[in-house]
Amino acid sequence: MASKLLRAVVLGPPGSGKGTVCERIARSFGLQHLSSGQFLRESLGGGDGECPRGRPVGGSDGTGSCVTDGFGSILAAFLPLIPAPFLCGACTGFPRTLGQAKALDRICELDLVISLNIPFETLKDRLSARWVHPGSGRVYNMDFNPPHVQGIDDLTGEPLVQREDDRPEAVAARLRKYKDAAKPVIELYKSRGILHSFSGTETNKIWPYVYTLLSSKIPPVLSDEEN
Ligand code: G5P
Ligand code: MG
Repeated sequence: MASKLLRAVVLGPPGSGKGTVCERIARSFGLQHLSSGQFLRESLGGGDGECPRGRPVGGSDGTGSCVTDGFGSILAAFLPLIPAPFLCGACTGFPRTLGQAKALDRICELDLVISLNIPFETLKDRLSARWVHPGSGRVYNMDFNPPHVQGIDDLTGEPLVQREDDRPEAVAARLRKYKDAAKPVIELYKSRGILHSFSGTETNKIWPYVYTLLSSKIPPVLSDEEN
């Protein structure tokens, strides 16, 4: 287990690869990966991407409005997980608003913020080809990391589904909403000198830079190529 406490968050628009990068970080550095989106899907909808009353976590109106900015009791439930049993944590999708960033400040100090900048057209293509295993949140992509058998989860043999908020019209609305909310969050972390931005269209090209950055803060348990 790593000997130093490190708290990192990965920010980026829908489909930017937060989940993909965070899974690699978790494996390579022995960190715990927490995803606010996955947490919400599991808490609100039993893992199938639906909130109570059938509203998708991403927003039945395509704007992600099922989850309010206030975040209320969900935020309260999510935050205590951050300093949980592991010494380190890497979190995706949180904080998503300035209000959440300030709430996080009251609980812990971040060491590192990774921001993924991916062109809009790339995001749209990726999300339309994404399939997920509802039970675990495992993510596939028909081009990038397809399952061994189409439509079936590699580990459980259960069916894969497409997220409702991955429909093209929902994606456009999510991106708009993300941009507005994320700007002040990015500015805040930039002003603190802990923001590291990575731009590109391929996770495999961005990943070595992320790995090198993290290796300078915490000893890896796997080599770059093992992921
Ligand atoms: P989520 O679940 O956090 P989003 O919209 O922020 O949702 P999303 O869609 O899960 O983010 P991601 O995690 O950034 O995207 O991306 P990913 O899943 O790793 O990669 C996308 C696809 O591309 C996958 O199929 C992957 O295999 C593939 N891929 C990765 N790299 C490459 C590559 O190089 N090439 C190719 N071809 N493919 C690649 O949150 C859901 C909703 O919950 C609410 C919001 O409404 C949000 O919309 N929510 C919150 N609300 C308020 N506050 C918060 N803190 C909230 N957190 C979530
Ligand atoms: Mg994700």
